[in-house]
Amino acid sequence: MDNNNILLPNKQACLEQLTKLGINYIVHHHDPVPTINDVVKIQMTDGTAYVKNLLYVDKKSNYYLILANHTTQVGKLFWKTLGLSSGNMRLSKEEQISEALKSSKGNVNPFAVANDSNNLVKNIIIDEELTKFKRLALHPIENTTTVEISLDDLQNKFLKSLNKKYQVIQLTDEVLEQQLEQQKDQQNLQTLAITVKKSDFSEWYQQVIRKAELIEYYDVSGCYILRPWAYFIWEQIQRYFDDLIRIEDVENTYFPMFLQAKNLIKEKNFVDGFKAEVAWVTKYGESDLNEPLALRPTSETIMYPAFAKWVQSHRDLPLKVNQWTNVVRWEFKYPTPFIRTREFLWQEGHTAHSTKEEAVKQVYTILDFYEQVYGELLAVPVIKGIKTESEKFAGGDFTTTVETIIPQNGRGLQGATSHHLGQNFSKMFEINFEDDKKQKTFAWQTSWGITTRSIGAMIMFHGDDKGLVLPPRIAKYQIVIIPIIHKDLDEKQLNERCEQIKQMLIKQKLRVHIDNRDNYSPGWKFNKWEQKGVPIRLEIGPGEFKNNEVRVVQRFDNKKYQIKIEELNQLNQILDNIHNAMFEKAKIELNQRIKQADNWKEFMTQLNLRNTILTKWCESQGCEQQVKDKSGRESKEKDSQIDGQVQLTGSAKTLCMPLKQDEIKDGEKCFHCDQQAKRYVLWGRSY
Ligand code: 87F
Repeated sequence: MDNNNILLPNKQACLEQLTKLGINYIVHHHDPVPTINDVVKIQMTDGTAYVKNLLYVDKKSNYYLILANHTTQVGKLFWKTLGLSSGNMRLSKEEQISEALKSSKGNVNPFAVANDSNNLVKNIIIDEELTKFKRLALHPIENTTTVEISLDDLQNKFLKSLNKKYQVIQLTDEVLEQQLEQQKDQQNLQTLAITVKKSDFSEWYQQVIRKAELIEYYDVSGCYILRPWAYFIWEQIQRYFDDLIRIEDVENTYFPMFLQAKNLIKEKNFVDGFKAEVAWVTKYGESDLNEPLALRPTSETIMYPAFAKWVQSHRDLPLKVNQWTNVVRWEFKYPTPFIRTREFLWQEGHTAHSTKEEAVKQVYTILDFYEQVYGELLAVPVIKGIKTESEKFAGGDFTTTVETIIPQNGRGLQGATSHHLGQNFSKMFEINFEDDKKQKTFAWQTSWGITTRSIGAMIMFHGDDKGLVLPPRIAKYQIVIIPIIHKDLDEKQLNERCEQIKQMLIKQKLRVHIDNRDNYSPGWKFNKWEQKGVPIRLEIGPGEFKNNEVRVVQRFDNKKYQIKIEELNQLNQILDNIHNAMFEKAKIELNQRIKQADNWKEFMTQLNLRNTILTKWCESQGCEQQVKDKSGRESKEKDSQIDGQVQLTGSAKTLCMPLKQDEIKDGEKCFHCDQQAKRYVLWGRSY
């Protein structure tokens, strides 16, 4: 160390220099605070940022000092903006800090750059976040003192006096990554085909949802745009389910999306596990709200105070309401469009009954409806079951579920749930009535929901290497007619023929579209509508025109055949057959992913083969937890992380105890702990 070259050897020298440069500062003296975690414990003035200082060095001993707000997750991609490669950068070690700044670990700060007599520090990188603060908390050389100075003074007085280069840039990867993603998207739009096979599942899924025009990306992480092609599917689900619940005398309503903190926490049991996911509104304009308001994550505690007013006597029961809304849950697990998003669409039904039996019956009726939505509309098979005590909705008595299994990776996916809430909420919210003997009784309640996640399951089940494959009942267009222009054919006549066929089909209540765009070739159109999953394509070229035929091409199995125009009334039947064939194929694929196991070895073997496993089980929560932990440890597929967010877990959890199951006899043991088994349970890795 060459002491002659040290301009600012200690804090006194530093503070004097600040004064000399006309920099105003607020000063705090304290015990040494070597890490940012220590620094943040010191109280600063309002509007001051705690700054973490990171000194990086590349292979050629060029140094880079990063000043970041303490909450900023410093990513890697920003180096690219600077024309540098993150791969060459290392955090500097003690002796390097000493070489460049004549300082030590825990004493890295921008003032020490004054001591960089050999001009090793090539650039000072300032986190854009810091521009939002009035002042920065920094150590004047030594970490026993902190000064608060403005960023402006740091830049235009201090760093300027040293003639040091600095740049203000965005340090988190999120924004940059999105920009890169957008560039990639643009390229993808130009290259039409899906570039990977379905076996490359997660990349395939990302491409399918974009190229089928279901999803557009949005700049709030975990939120996505549902394009008309996707929203139509949701509307079909709404129509179908609405018709079912109307028969059950459920009425549609709308409750506000805001919720006061005091109501949210009323049912402690219920909110504890979910607290971290609740999003809050804290401001209006420039002012703080007196009471922050939660955004609806579910509406039990929004609705039930009103239920208490509406339920007075047994004649007010049953009370059955439903609403179609969005909900917000600020999840930190890796988001996947449709499957796990921070805002999603759902219906939530809530009922109150005078007897337990009636409520239980309601729970199972709704569960059957969910099974029908999946089977009859989406052609996705589900397993009806009951959640274990650890997996049930904590606010209720028991939770029933429809579970499915994604054939490609064997992961369980909860499709919808229907809860028996017992009297837990009615006691909390005082939803009670006088029964016919004038006795005060608490109502028996249910709640149930299905979400836009169901669309994700459908895409995953039916899509193929060419893209989306839509089951006919949810397709916006069930049939697309493509005229094939030919020199021997009058274009006007051909278009008229197409229109005539379209009208015939519309009369049969089919959803039909003619693609007569003249700037795309027939081949391009075939590909496009295949990617979008339209169940049937009708081609009409010169041959078909002359013979009064159309050429039918089925998306699902690529079957191609001619039919006469007068036979077009068969199309409804053909679409039904397609639905049934898709559903049957899906059932086989699901069943192939369910294996039985009688002991731990078989269990892990099947889990590692990406299957779900049906086992005899003792129903003890301790045993369940052990299986979860142990399977995670022994799993070949470990938790993976992207940007520090857990993506999918390698451990197995219980999906459900299927309703349909064989009886277990005395003496038959739990596959894991050898206690008497009580029921079969299905285990798997899950979404
Ligand atoms: C997230 C934050 C706050 C799930 C949450 O399943 C609360 C919750 O209560 C929460 N995530 N849940 C459980 C929802 C239960 C129930 N509500 C009606 C349903 C279906 C619809």
